Amino acid sequence: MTSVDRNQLLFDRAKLLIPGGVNSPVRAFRAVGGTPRFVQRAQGAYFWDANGQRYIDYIGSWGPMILGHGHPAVVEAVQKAVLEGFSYGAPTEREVELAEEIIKLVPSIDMVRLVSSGTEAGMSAIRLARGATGRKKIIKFEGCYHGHADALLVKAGSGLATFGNPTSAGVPPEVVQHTIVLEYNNVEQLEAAFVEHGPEVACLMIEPIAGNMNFVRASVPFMKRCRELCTQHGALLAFDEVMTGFRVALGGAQSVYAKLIPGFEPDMTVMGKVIGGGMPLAAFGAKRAVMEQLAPLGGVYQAGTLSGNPVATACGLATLREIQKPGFYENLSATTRSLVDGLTAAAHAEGVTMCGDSQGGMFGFFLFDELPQNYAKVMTTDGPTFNQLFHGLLDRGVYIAPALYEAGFVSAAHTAQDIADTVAAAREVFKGLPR
Ligand code: KE4
Repeated sequence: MTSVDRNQLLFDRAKLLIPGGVNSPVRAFRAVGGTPRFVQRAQGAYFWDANGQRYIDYIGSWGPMILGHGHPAVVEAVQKAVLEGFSYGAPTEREVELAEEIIKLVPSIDMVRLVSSGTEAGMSAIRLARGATGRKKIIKFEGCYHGHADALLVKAGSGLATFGNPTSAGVPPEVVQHTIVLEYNNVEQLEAAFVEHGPEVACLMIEPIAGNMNFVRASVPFMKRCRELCTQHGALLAFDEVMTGFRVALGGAQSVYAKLIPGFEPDMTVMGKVIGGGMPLAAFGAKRAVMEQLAPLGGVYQAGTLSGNPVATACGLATLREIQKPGFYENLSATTRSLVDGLTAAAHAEGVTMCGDSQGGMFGFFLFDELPQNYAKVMTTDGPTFNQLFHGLLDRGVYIAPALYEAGFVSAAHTAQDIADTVAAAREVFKGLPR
């Protein structure tokens, strides 16, 4: 470590110019304390900070970097694309190719619209669901994050199936009055909400594996009832697969649930992260009858200057082609599972209570003896202990999410040695944790 901490110098400069010194709040380390690492460059499973310190990266831009940083095929595709032009504001063949790939890999959708962020995709999907059904109400679940569109910045009210309260200043109560917030995995609340509001519900939006409360799976009975009740009441079941799409499996979380619930599929899918390969690109899709409600065909307006950007689509296409190669998910799943198993075994060897779970290249672990099923439980995690674990790993060159409610991500570039080094570092940290 150099005597001058360039991360701190940069953070001090940034804080004068950018709120909190960051362009997205979680990057500020406010939940864990300390100085954010300013990334100079990244390659494969690693990045190097402003002091030249190397870290094994388990964030990977919060999911997009499934191949690892700087995959040669992706770099080549982007270099070629930029030489052809950065942006046209006109249709391109590559948008058609990317739409074909997405629709091929996500059989529940007939059509797709490309946008520039997961927030934009989720916001547009909600508007489309309301326009297509002529209904106002939406159901979401506490602990699920679908981007920062006003109608989705709500937390559960008190009591059963009450309407949400804004989680953000600047969101008037009127804007969230049609948003019902329920407890994840709570079938009783779900049933009650549909009894009371079923005919008014435009859509139910859910993270099928909730990465915004670390790693919580929707139980099969719960997911089955989401599907049945949406069908019964004519509401659209919208899967927010911005994080899980192409991350937990080639077909996303919906392909995992289709194996557990015969014939299961959502009505709408929101995607992002992996499909852009690290460039600003997201998407939402549904059956043709729903998607054709969108402008310029239908009355639901949605637009974007950089939607389907030619450089971003080149990056996304190259990424989607690589993840379709034989054995990609088998290898990625095995590496990720070896991380979770290694960490929990090391924790238990040091008398630390820990459990974990993973699906494909996404993982989570908890300082509990059993996996939590909802947000309220996740948030009972002992913060100071997590923060000690976070900084202990960081000091040893291992970069996990700087918040206990965030998932982790493994790339195809992470090696068995990286996992072994991570587990060894964690074991040292576990020795110092409170029992
Ligand atoms: P963006 O607008 O950040 O591209 O996507 C919003 C979004 C929508 N849906 C899900 C399931 C998501 O996880 C996200 C964004 N995820 C966060 C990580 N929890 C991005 C990191 C950040 O906010 O800086």
